[in-house]
Amino acid sequence: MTTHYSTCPLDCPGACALAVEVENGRLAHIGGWKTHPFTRGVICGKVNRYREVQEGARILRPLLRDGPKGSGRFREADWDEALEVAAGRLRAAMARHGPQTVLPYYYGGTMGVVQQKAVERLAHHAGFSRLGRTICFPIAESGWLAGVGATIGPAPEEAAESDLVVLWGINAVSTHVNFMTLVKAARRRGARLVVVDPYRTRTARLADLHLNPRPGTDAALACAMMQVLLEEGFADRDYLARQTDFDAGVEAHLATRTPEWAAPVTGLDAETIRAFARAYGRAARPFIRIGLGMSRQRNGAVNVHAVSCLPSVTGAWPRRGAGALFATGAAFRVDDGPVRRTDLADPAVRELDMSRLGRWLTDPGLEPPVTALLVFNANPAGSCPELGRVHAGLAREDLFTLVHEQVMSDTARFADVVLPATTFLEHPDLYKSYGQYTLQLAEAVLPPTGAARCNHEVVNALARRLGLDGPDFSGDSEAMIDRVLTASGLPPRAELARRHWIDCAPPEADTHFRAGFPQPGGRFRFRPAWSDPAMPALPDHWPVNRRDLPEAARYPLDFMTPPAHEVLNTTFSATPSAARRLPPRLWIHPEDAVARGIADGDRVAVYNDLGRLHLVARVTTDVRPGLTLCESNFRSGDFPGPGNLNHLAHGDPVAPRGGPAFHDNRVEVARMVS
Ligand SMILES: Nc1nc2c(c(=O)[nH]1)N[C@H]1C(S)=C(S)[C@@H](COP(=O)(O)OP(=O)(O)OC[C@H]3O[C@@H](n4cnc5c(=O)[nH]c(N)nc54)[C@H](O)[C@@H]3O)O[C@H]1N2
Ligand SMILES: Nc1nc2c(c(=O)[nH]1)N[C@H]1C(S)=C(S)[C@@H](COP(=O)(O)OP(=O)(O)OC[C@H]3O[C@@H](n4cnc5c(=O)[nH]c(N)nc54)[C@H](O)[C@@H]3O)O[C@H]1N2
Ligand SMILES: [Mo]
Repeated sequence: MTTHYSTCPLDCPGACALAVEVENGRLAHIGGWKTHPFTRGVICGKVNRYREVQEGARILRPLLRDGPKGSGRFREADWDEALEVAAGRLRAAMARHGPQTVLPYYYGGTMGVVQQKAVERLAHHAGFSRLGRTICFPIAESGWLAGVGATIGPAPEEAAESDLVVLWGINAVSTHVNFMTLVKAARRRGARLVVVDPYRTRTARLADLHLNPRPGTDAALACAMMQVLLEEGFADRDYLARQTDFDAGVEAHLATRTPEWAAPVTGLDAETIRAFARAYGRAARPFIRIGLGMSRQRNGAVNVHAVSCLPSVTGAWPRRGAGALFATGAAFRVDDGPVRRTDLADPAVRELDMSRLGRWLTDPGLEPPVTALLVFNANPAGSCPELGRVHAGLAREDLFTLVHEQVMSDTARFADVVLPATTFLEHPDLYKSYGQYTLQLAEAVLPPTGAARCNHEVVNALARRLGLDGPDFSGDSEAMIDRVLTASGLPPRAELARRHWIDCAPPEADTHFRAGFPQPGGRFRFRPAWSDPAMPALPDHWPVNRRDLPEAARYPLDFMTPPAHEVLNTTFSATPSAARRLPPRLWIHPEDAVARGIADGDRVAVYNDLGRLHLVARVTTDVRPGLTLCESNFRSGDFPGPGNLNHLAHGDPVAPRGGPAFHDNRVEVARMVS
């Protein structure tokens, strides 16, 4: 048996360092790499059981559609034939409508620098439509940049030195398990844990204090905390004056945002808010880990910004073990130009927002129409909002869809051509992280399964069939890693292979903004320069959630689809472990259940303007009255009828840069007579 270093390619903040054991050419076991400073030997159960994917129902050969669209009927082909069919269909589509008729769609299947965005260079060379990558990050990122200015913050490891850890809108037990290792270490030294989440998550169960505001009301909570901090002498006036744009206008505004004001908005008691504010104010080293949860709301960016104001009020930022962390991405000075060739992107070429894929595929007025879709690293037929439209679009007979996949995903079922993809164990890559500061190199540790090829090679082969030659489309993944390392001024691959990771953490003075913030003028901003003038000028509750819209009366219940423990978006959803989650459960409070004659275990219909799903009720006080949820995500077929939870999810672009409000939808629920 041999043990190899690798990195988890999945879309989690941890980018876990892995120890992969191989025996007789097969995967024997995956665990955490013990000496990696962030992973520390701990990984999640999903990747621990990765053999369920590696040796599960993989796609082994190229497949060509052999039945109606979406039927999942295919015949096997060899690479030559499949690539020729694909190139022929693409050429025909472009001849008729021009290159912008082709839309690449790629996201989080792998986060590797070389594999994730490989299709971009083909798209830029050929002039395909560009993809607006909004589905996850831009709402939260906009909120963070509004105040702080760059996606860096205190190293997560410092949380272990904190005396008050706040997990705000992040279900870390399920989505960021290594952070919990640090929380445990802090607690052993006496730290308290506060969790702010609308429902009692696995993480909330572990908290000393769990606050469960109504979804989309975090800014109200944060403003009320600031009011208490300012009024009761917890504010650091000197810090506010030196390092922020705080002034009498901000103070006068916040003075009106009392806990009594926030109570009816958030659904929390004024006394609970006060107690949390005081605990925060008294802590010597309060560390807030901001998750994406509160950003998946129509007022999400405003919420994230308001929470990021708290350490500015108390002057906690400069202290070791204190401050706030949202993401670490800006620390990685990796030049992925050779992979993406963004320099070739023509600004005149349209950009289509991935979160509105269903609209682009079904809008008869779109000119040119999308008649070819190239899907890599993503499963939009499961992960995209407004799924009814996505499915209707993918079912179009005049749409050519190519899907590069490891497994028969919901999207692959709709494909004309399916190409088999390697897993991260079968191709090399470089990995940045958005939750810690190491850059890792993972080499291939297993041969490809069947005829699988990696994204890099598929993009190159397709480009060559389309007549694009030259250095951008030749050479293997290792050669591309070399080009990226050289462009970035990083050590050569052989050195990285020996070291496994390099620490890219900025100096501590920078992650604590001791010399100022990465903003024009160097100050933290209580007054964001939002690009959207409709957004509030100061931290405030912004009442634009679905519950504030006229439809609220027709659909009286809030509905969220937060990450589930056993799957990662739709990845793993076909594994035996995921099947144990079935049937899909709708969490509903006893009051709301009784009012609808629903008992625990009853079959219920959950519906809104977009769609209707059948789930099984889980009647529980883990959600507050008025809130329902289903821990996402499932496959089509896990519910009676097509599609999944995203049938009920709107894709409207959230201010200021777009992105869907996955946890801000409204539904009505009815008991089904069986
Ligand atoms: N209801 C609801 N929907 C959500 C969310 C939610 O909270 N609620 N979360 C959203 C978020 S945060 C995100 S980031 C998106 C993610 O949405 P997607 O990016 O679509 O992620 P997945 O659904 O996990 O699908 C990734 C696919 O990539 C494939 N894959 C893995 N590795 C490779 C590879 O190397 N090459 C190729 N070609 N394919 C590969 C996997 O088999 C998998 O089918 O989902 C969003 N959807
Ligand atoms: N097991 C597992 N791990 C994952 C994923 C997964 O699907 N499953 N997805 C991966 C991906 S792509 C991402 S982006 C990350 C996301 O990881 P997180 O940041 O943890 O996930 P979020 O969807 O942002 O939701 C986090 C929590 O926010 C809560 N929430 C919803 N609305 C609000 C609100 O208005 N205010 C507050 N305070 N909380 C709110 C939800 O109830 C949820 O418990 O996780 C990654 N890791
Ligand atoms: Mo995500």
